[in-house]
Amino acid sequence: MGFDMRSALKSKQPLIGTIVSLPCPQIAEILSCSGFDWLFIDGEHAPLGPLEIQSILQAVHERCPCVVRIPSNEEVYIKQVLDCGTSGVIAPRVNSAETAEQVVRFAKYPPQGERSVGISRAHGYGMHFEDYMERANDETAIIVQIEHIEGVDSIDSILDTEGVDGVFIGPYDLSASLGKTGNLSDPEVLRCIHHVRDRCLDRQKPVGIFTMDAGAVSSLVDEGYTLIAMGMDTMMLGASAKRMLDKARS
Ligand code: 3PY
Ligand code: MG
Repeated sequence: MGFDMRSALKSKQPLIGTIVSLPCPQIAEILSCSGFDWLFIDGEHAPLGPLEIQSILQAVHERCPCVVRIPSNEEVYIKQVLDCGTSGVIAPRVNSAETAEQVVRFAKYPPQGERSVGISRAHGYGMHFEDYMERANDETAIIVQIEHIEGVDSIDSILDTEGVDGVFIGPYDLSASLGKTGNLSDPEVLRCIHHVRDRCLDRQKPVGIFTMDAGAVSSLVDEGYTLIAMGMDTMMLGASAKRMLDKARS
């Protein structure tokens, strides 16, 4: 098992990452070589199943931790991505403490939870089984996404849930749940984002957020965010292709 993502989160050192959405291990490999602190592998919105996720983890290898966002908060997704060897899971749309508890239960081996035991890549296909079993509960990060007004309203009970290591705010879904899709500077959207951030900071819980804007990252870090996902692979590819073309044609 490569990375202790739980300790990395607890250290509160800013971790700047980006979203990997393309089912192409070389792209994740390139991003890891470029020096990101972590990679957010998107199994929720991107066409990444367990095989693609495993290939991405193999390509990134030990360059940086990869944390996988699961498609939904069901046992099967949680155990498959953990068994592939991810350093943590990001659970989308956690709107209640019950959902947070369920994610923790499926992600932790007994006695803390009910994670199923299988022979898998996470422990070298059995070759480091005992070592992994000893460390997995302590080192695997469980991050819940707050991205709906119901999650905002339940933030205190979600933060009370034993085993939740950090919160990641999804501003786009949150804005949609308020009827303001994509309007991230709307005062109500901002009020919800700031409320979640402040509750996390008050409770010493690591908090992260997604931004498309690299220029916003240093102020996000000043505000207390330590887990940043900045842009995504497709955007970087598109933007740099367009920049080169525009220059060539100017
Ligand atoms: C959102 O903005 O809804 C996200 O999930 C970003 O990762
Ligand atoms: Mg979202």
